[in-house]
Amino acid sequence: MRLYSGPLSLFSAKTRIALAEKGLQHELIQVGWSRADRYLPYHPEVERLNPKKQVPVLIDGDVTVYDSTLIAEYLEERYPQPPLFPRSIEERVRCRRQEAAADELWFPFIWDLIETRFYPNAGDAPTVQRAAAADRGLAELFARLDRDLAGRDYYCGDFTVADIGTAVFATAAATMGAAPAPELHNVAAWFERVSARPSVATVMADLQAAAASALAA
Ligand SMILES: N[C@@H](CCC(=O)N[C@@H](CS)C(=O)NCC(=O)O)C(=O)O
Repeated sequence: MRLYSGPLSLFSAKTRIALAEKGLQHELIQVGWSRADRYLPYHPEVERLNPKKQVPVLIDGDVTVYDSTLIAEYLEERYPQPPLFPRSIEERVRCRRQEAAADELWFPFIWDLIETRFYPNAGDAPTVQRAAAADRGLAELFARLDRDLAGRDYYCGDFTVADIGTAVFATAAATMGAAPAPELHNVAAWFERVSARPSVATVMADLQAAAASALAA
């Protein structure tokens, strides 16, 4: 199995965590990336395999899958143990809803923070306003997460893809100045629990190291 990943790619991080949780050995290929040119030039294999030219791309025998959500579903079907989706239909819906929310609600705010706080940018008014709006949006999402986690260790039963996506983007938010409010006790306990998992800890540490070296360059 081979994974094309990006050293700073949050979506690749989701896939790497899923692979680690399932104990699946793979060859990890980190595509080129720079702060100035981002993913250009694209890795030729990524460009060939994914019409969106994005990582992550997983190759497993004669199967090629791209998109972190689709890869997680593929892995679950092909390698069901240990499961990363709940058993009951109701909990699976809850899990998929949050996995989608991580990509579609959380990530756009994270992207605003990446563009305004990570990439070199003038501190002009629109930039500052964009970052402030992202902070507010993430604060609302953390508050909602806190309500959703009441009485639960993980988002839907055991650790699932819902926790993976949410943990990746929550970590990125915290790193870029939008940490959850300390009074959100359910989020704090959940964050500690998911961050302590070796899969999450290892992959997020790799990402932090890549970010630090990009900033130092
Ligand atoms: N929906 C996709 C998003 C993948 C994505 O945005 N990948 C980024 C890196 S995090 C990428 O490869 N960007 C390069 C580009 O779009 O030019 C997924 O879940 O995998």
